[in-house]
Amino acid sequence: MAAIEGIKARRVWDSRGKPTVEVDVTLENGVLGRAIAPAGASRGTREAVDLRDGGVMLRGQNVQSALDSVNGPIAAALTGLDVQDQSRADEAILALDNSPLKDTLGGNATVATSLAVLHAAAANAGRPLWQHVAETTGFTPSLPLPEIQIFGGGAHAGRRVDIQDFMIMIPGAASFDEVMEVTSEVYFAAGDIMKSKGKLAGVADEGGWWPVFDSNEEALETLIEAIEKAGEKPGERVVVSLDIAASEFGKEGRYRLALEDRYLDSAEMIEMLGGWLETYPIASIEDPLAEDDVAGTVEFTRRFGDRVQIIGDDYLVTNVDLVRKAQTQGACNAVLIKVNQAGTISESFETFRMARAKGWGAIVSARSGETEDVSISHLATGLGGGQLKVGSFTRSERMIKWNECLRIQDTLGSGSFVGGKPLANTWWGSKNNKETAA
Ligand code: 2PG
Ligand code: MG
Repeated sequence: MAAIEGIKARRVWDSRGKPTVEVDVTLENGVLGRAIAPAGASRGTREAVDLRDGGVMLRGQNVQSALDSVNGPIAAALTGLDVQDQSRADEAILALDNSPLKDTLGGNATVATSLAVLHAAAANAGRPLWQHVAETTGFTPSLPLPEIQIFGGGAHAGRRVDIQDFMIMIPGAASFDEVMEVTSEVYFAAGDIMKSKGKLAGVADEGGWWPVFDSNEEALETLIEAIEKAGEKPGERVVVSLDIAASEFGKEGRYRLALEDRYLDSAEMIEMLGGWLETYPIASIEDPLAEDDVAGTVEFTRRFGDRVQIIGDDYLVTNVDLVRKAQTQGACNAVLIKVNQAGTISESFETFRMARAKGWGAIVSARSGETEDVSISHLATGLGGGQLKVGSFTRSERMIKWNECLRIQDTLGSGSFVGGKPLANTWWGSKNNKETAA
């Protein structure tokens, strides 16, 4: 037993220059655990909300009220508890605010505290965080396959294109280092192509290029061109992954494609995305329909769930009940795990377990507002979920997470990289598995 002695929150600043919450958990033996809350821009309506002060100061974004939650009621409830008992600590937090939205304490207050407790427990056990997570959850650790953004769009690039994330995955890579190398080649090839065509406006929120495309298809074509320019055959070692983030432009079965100035209904959205699946080597697609479009998501999964990974992000908000319901309904076949959507580590792990128990994919993910906190690299590794989404391949709040995986690899060994395995439910995985079996 190592008792929690002190909990202190301070205001720090995220990658968008917005204030956020950092929490220090100190144990009686002097051991420290520290974590910082990330922040989303395209948020699901059912996810835990950040407590922000409102008013004119810092455009209403200040987090004094969240700091007060940590330094007041949360610190009082957690002091004296055994740091090794994560569930007990999280239950104490939930006893203060049991709403899914965590709007009394603030999801930013609860997640930073819960994660700092986990860090303190790992430090107290003398283990790196990934190892502590693997040992306490019973999962086999593995180095995840990255999902890396090449262009930003949607809420991360002034809505310049409708689709939010145009990403690549390299399931055919033999090592994490190879993923980094090939990603770098594709990223800069994309930049060169865009520059030469006058399609480059800068860098978006998560470090991907900020594009000036005239259609979503132009973005897809450019991505394919970039993969080829990098010397790769699209669909071989490198595949495409999209986060449609459809809740950002769709509601009540109506989707507005601003670039083309037209509306699609749910069936037309499914047709359009289905067409893309035919044309491009897409292995994973996130939030293809809006969070309120249950029928559309079920239909999309029925038609394409055997050939593409369908991830619920805003649709499932790391919520165990929503995942259970989606599994019953046949909506999605994978979930994005964002600890600040759930609000605590225990709830996030419960959702992860529920997903994996039914053979779903589970992708640990960053938010668009990030910091130097590298917890997700450790969570993805320790849970052995097989996939990690961090954003792009520039800006230190992103690179620090990829680089942390390289450090973990030094201990865990390069053989721990998942390679092509996690995409087994997709056309890429089945093609690859057949070839391996033959
Ligand atoms: C998402 C994330 C990361 P945000 O939608 O998956 O790309 O964005 O943190 O803004 O919700
Ligand atoms: Mg998303």
